Amino acid sequence: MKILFITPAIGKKDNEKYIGTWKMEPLTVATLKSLTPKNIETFFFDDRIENIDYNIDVDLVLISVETYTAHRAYIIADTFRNKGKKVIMGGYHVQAIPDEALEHADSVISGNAEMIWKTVLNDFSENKLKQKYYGENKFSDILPDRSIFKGKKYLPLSLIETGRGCPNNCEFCSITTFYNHKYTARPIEKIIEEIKQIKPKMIFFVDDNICANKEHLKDLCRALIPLKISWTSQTALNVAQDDELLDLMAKSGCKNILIGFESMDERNLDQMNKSWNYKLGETDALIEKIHKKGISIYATFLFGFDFDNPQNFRRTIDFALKHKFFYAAFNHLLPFPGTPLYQRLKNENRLLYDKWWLKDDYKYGDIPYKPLAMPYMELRNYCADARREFFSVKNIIKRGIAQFLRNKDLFLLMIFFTQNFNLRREIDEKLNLPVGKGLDNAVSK
Ligand code: B12
Ligand code: SF4
Repeated sequence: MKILFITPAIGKKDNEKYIGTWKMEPLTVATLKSLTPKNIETFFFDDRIENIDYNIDVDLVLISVETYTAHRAYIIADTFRNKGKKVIMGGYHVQAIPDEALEHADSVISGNAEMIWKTVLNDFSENKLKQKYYGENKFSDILPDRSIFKGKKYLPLSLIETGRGCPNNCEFCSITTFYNHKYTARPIEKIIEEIKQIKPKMIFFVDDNICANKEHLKDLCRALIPLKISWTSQTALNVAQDDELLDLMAKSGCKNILIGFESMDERNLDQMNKSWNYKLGETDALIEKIHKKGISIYATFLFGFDFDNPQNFRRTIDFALKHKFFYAAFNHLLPFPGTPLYQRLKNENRLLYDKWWLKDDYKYGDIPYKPLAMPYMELRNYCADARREFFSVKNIIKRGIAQFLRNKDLFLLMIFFTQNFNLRREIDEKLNLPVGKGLDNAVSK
């Protein structure tokens, strides 16, 4: 049997260049490859970095689908199905709306692959493929197989999981919806075994909240210290409340941490079910504690809640510049299907179109719902302007100097300047990416 994995890109047309800072190794594909029996021949096209050969000789095509890549994934799937190939889809978008994906696939998988993948392959080989499968969440003992990336050029960052899901209930979050508000820790021996196997320069622990279980994170840090690695991950500001934890993170090589601040306005935090964020204590002091440990911060903010107005943008940019964050994201709220936010906006009759990800002319930066406190075009432009100000040359230099004084690390400073200038350049590139049907002629068959 021959199978083909595909990672679709957002808004890409054949032969086009793609957003550089998004070209990370797709851990999803390495995970699926490791679960696939060795007697099955595997191929992989990463749409973000190469053209897809639609005439490749394979029996089965497997596509991982996120909401932003759904439309492109469907075009790719339809092209293969027109050539008589079977297509199976999985991923966040597929779990949220399996019936939409089934219009373009022979079979869809909700949940995780680990417990169900062999059954699906067996059913396929016996010509008994079902339309829908559900895979329970359980980490595999088998490590992801990165040999599938051979010959492809990715950013020099190794993606590794330390756990899945999050116990919190932020209204907009796809992850907590996907994992039903539960967190599952991965056994620490397996994480260490994986790190020893790949000997990475820099690790991105891809958990959405690496501090979902503090004791697990502390044990992980203790196990990482002897390995002398550098790592980055994502969490909430509560990491700074625990001195022992912060100390262990720094000693184990944590260089940078993404923190979802989301909003400066407590009413917005209440609305998104994240009021615990402002109840943590003095935000400025907690940030200082993290910086003092030599850990820099990638601060993320979300706009478009009911109390967001131009003053909130000003307050947020000033806050981000005052703390001289390593990076910052000024994103607009997006109602991903399956989330409570999507349901609320739908109930309030505020979605501009139900399936915004398929809508003609829908582009990456567009707002697909009616915000309350400002018109949607204004919201879009304010987000773009906030990025332009934060990533202005003057501000990059100021933040770079602060970054160097923080931990005197020349390697990190080099990453800082390279990536900040890349992100600056990509502000407008991303804004013009077509997500919806504007893509329809994107495939050269
Ligand atoms: C790393 C990461 C990135 C990286 C690159 C991703 C990459 N190429 O691998 C970067 C930083 C570039 C990135 C960017 C973005 N990301 Co991102 N990213 C992630 C993150 C943190 C980890 C992905 C990962 O490796 N997971 C580990 C693998 C093993 O798990 P998995 O993908 O879930 O796969 C399992 C199952 O889902 C299933 N499965 C998945 N696909 C398939 C397919 C088949 C056929 C089968 C059988 C099974 C199967 O089996 C797997 C094993 O169990 C996820 C959150 C998360 N923790 O997963 C967000 C996430 C995927 N990103 C998300 C978003 C929104 C984005 C951006 C749009 C953000 C933005 N506003 O710019 C961009 C889009 C970039 C793009 N698509 O090109 C959302 C997607 C939500 C949605 N509904 O689609 C997520 C879920 C984060 C969130 N909290 O909401 N991202
Ligand atoms: S804390 Fe982060 S990962 Fe957890 S539910 Fe909120 S946004 Fe999602």
